[in-house]
Amino acid sequence: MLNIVLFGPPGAGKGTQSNLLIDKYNLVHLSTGDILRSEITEGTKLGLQAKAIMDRGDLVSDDIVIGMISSKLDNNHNAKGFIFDGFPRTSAQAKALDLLLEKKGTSISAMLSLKVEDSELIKRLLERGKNSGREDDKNENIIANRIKEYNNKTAPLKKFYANQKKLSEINGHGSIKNISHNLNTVIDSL
Ligand code: B4P
Repeated sequence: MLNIVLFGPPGAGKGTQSNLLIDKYNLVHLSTGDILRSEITEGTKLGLQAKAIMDRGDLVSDDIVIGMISSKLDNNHNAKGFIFDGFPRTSAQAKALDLLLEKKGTSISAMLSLKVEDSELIKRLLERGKNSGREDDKNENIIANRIKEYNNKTAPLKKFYANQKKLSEINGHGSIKNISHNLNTVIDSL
């Protein structure tokens, strides 16, 4: 199985690049952000709990997102592989993911980490916020909080995967096509 963690700060291009990778490699796309937003749209209890947290730019609790990923893995047992987009975001999530995959007799193939400057992240997210209707993209203070959460809780995961010799860092500046080409090159070399 090919199991990719697509990693990077908010606005790095994870969702954008995942959509290209799933077609090329025939993988199942698991975006915790997308799953949470669909719970909000459906007005579920989980969605109601998550909305206030996401609107502030904080991270939703580990138990909730690990439970979501666990059930998605169970529902896709014939998949050729997965792209994890926006998951894991904490060390508890990374450890849980390793255990869930181990139970399925598989593991993470690589973490591909997109590197983008803060000023570019803020620019992209404010631009998306003009049309997306996403509360967390509308306000520079909330975006700054998301970047802070990333630096404090999520960026340290690079070390977790580097220790497993699975980390590749990719420049996330430039055209979507070029970045996609660079991601494909790393995946094809696995
Ligand atoms: P996510 O949905 O993961 O949101 P994101 O990080 O903002 O998205 P992404 O990084 O994929 O956006 P993209 O760059 O593609 O998370 C939202 C919230 O959900 C979190 O803050 C948290 O509250 C919660 N959450 C999700 N997962 C969680 C977890 N595991 N644990 C706890 N909480 C969790 O796109 C950004 C913009 O840039 C787009 O408009 C795109 O068009 C543009 N863009 C992309 N590539 C570009 C390029 N090369 N050049 C110019 N623009 C580009």
